[in-house]
Amino acid sequence: MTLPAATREKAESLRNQIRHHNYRYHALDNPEIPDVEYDRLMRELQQLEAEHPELVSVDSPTQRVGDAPISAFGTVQHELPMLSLGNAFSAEELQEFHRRVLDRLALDEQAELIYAAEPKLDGAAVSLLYVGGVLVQGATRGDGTTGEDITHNVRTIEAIPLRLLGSGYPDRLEVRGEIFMPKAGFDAYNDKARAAGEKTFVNPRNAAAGSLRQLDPKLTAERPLDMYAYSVGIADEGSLPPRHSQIVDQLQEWGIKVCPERRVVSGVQGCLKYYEKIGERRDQLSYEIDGVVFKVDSLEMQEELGFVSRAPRWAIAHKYPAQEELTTVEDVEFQVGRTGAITPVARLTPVFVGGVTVSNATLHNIDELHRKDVRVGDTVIVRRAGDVIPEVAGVILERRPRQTRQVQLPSICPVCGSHVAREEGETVARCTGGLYCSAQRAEALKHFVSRRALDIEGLGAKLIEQLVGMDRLKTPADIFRLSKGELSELERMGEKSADKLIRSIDASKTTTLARFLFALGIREVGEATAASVAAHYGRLANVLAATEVDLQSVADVGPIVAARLRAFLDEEHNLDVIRRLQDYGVEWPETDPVPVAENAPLSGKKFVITGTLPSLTRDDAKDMIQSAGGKVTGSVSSKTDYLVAGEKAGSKLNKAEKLNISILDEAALRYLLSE
Ligand code: D41
Repeated sequence: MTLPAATREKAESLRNQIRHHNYRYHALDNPEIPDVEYDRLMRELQQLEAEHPELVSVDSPTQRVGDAPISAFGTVQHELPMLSLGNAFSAEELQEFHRRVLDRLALDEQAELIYAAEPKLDGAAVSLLYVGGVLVQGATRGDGTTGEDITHNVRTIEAIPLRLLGSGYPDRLEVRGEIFMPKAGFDAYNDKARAAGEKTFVNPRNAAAGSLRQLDPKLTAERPLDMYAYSVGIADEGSLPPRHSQIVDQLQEWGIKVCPERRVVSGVQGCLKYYEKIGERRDQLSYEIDGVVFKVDSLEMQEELGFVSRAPRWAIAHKYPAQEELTTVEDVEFQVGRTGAITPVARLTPVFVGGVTVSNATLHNIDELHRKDVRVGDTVIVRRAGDVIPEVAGVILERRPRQTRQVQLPSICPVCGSHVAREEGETVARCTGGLYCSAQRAEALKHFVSRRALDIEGLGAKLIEQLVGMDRLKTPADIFRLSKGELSELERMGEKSADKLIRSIDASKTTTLARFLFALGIREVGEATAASVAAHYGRLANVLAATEVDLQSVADVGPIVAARLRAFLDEEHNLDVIRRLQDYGVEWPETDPVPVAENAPLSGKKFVITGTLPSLTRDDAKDMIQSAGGKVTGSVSSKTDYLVAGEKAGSKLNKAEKLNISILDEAALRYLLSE
């Protein structure tokens, strides 16, 4: 049977595409397409070759994984090749793998085969060579045979010991593992780059690989990199235990970091359960993973199984849904937030990514949109990792159609027509319409009624938008003029719910000065600042009378916050809203000014709360800390004094541990508060 020319051409085209993407990925650290797309090309070629074995050529990318590196770095020949990993994209494929393993080992279906299970970190695979316990060489995996010498860079990574601990290690020991950039470090790096108008990384994996390929180790040292080891290559003179899991434990004893999530599981059921469990916690892990890896635990069995075309028959990666996908930009619109910030948002051809269908993705700000050169009509990479908002991570210029439309920052607000302005040095453009702008009005009102502000239950986003659209709500004060009669006439609003809403509006009138100040939605005045200002001045009149300089004497109020506060309070229309709110009966207990500074036990201490506490809600804990003078912030940094951690604490706990921050459980918090 002769092969149709079209099939031959198809295979050649796939090979060329794959070679090109191998080069972009391995040699340039700059992949054009997300992994899923690459996997699809590879699978298509594999399938084609399986159907027509006569098509297989020795130089087909299916016969070899990765491409040789080219760079200014020296090269390293791996004495033992660094193998690649096969993939399973479904439970069925994992079951097939398991069946093949049992078959080859001549074990029957019932045999309880032990697997070592570990997350598949999304970083860069490396080899570290220790001679006499001293780190002498670091290399990238490269194509598995030849890698790049990155010794000067790995030596800057604190997680990698320059000398092994303890004793009994082989004289020459090659540790293999994954260098990765934790999510928190990646986000912080990109936020900083974005604010400085610099290039951002598409994902933590590229960030890790890019950081390792810096020619200047000082730059690598500044990147928050970490490493977990997952296997051993060379091990001369000295013996290692007979199971993979034991080898990894042994590495840990010698001071090498290994993944705390690794487990030993039994049979395919154990593997599937592990896959599911890690999958549930994927978003909470402090690093990105794209799957889990299962390895036959017994080295003896591993040897018996051997490998095919550089992938061991005894290991497989079971993949999770991709967090990056390709789609096209149908339009770019500009959204207006509560503070007037104008954010470009891409309207996309809907695409399934990170477990949900995404049809909108943020472009962050106009500078970033231009830096990435995103145009209407472009094919882009959408990324949705965890609970963060989906973003356009990059453009695939190679797929740009002839006709595209470039996008400019509008000069007038798309919602209210006011001028759009951008302050010197700011990346964010804003609508100058203030509360005249219905977008800002709706967002400001949603904030005003939110739980930590006036806490008006039953006045949801939809209802606010409806009332703003009818011009029935212009300022927060208008909420207190709503009547039961007019509410019950609204769509989807019965007499009963109208009645309930009126009651919760009434109940919200008794509040605190701190909540009231926070509810006003003054830029830079978050909950903690509002609480400090309220405690410092005790009465609204005192706040209104404070000068910009005076405001700076409040704990945590610096020149920027003081200026924002004063500017807000100098606007006649804002004062008018405040007066009207008070006229409608919004009130709070006024006190004498209490300088927080001296008498509060936790004054000046910074707390972060994470996870689920046994009996307190996070808001309760926050209130308790704040009333003792402490400050509660959202993210852990070197300035954090305490992390209050409950069940299911994730990346914040890891970060706090890394930074040596005191960690409290609920009992310890209560004790601290009672002192
Ligand atoms: O976490 C990973 N990325 C990971 C990669 C892991 N946990 N285990 C791995 N095990 C292997 C074998 C089975 C070949 C020792 C791997 C990789 N390989 C691997 N990483 C990049 C290519 C192959």
